[in-house]
Amino acid sequence: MSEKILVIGANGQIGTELVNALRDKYGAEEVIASDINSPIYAIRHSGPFEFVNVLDKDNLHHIFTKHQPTQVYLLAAILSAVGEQKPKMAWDLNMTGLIQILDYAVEFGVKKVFWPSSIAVFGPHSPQENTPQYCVMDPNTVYGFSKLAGERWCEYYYEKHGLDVRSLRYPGLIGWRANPGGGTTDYAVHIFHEALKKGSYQSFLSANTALPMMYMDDAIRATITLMDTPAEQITIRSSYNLAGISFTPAQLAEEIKKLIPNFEISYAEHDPRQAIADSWPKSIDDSYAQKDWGWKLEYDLKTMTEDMLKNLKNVILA
Ligand code: VAH
Repeated sequence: MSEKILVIGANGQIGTELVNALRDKYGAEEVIASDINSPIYAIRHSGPFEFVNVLDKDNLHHIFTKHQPTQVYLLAAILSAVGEQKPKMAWDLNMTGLIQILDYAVEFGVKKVFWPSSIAVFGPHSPQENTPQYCVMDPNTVYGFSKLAGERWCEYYYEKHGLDVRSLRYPGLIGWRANPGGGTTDYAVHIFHEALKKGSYQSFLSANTALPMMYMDDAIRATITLMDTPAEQITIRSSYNLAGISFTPAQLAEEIKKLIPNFEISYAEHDPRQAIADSWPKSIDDSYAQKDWGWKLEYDLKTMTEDMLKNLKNVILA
C-alpha cells in the first residue's frame, strides 16, 4: 500500500527539513506539507500544501477526511523561550493539538504517528551528565512540562488504543535551511548567521553553558530510522533519549574561528534564557536508541560547523 504522509508544522525548523527528506523518500505527491501560515520558500514548490490549524477540529477533520493519511508527523509547537512569554498559548497548542491529532489518528486508522519531544523534559533535579532514559524529571518550563505530559499521552494512546506513535527527545537542533526560532538552543543557529554577516555574535547564554545539540541531518536521519523500525523493536513508547553532541558557546565559537579567523563572540548577561538552559542536562545517554534501532551519530562539532558554514554561505552571501 502506498503511503500518504501529513506533516503538520511544515514551516518550522524540523518541518522544513523533514518535508524535503520525506518527499525524497516517498515521492513529492505522497507528502502533504501543512502549516497555519503560508508555505515558506523551501517547501512551496516541491509538493502539495494545506493550511492546518491544530486547534481547529473541523479544519483537521476535513484534512484527515480528504487525504486519509497513513502517517502523521505533528511538529507544530511553541518552543521554550516563547513558551515562557506565552505560557497558556504554549500549553494549549502543545497539548490540545497533540491530543486532537492522537484522537483523529485512531479514528482514521493512521498507521504511524511521529511527535517530537525534547531534552527539555528534564529539569533541575535530573542527573546533569549522561542523563538516562528513566530518572527524576521536574521540568520548570511550560515547553518542558508540556513535552513531558505529551510523552505520557503518546504512551497512553499506544497502550489503550494500539496507536503506533513514536517520539524522540531531540537535543537542540542546528540546521541551515530554516532561520533561528523561539528556542533557547537557537543561539547555536543564530551564531552562524551572524558570523557570516557581521563576523561577530553576542551570545545570550554564558560561555560555559554546555547543552546537548544535534546537526539537523542527524536528527532527520534518526527520525526516519525510528519510523522505519519494525514496531516489535520499539521498547520506548514515551520518547527516546537522543544524545547528539554537547558543547558550550565558547567551544562553538572556537570551532567557527578555525574557518572565520576574525570571528568574535561576546556574552550578554541576565538573559532569561540562561535560567532555562541551566535547568537542562549537559549531556544525554541514548543507549536505548542505540540498542533498539541501531542509532549512531554521524556529525561531530567540527564536521557540523564545516557543513553549516559551507551551506549557509551559499544562502546568505548569494
Ligand atoms: C528549544 N530548540 O530551545 C528547543 C529544544 C532542547 C531545546 O527543544 O526550546
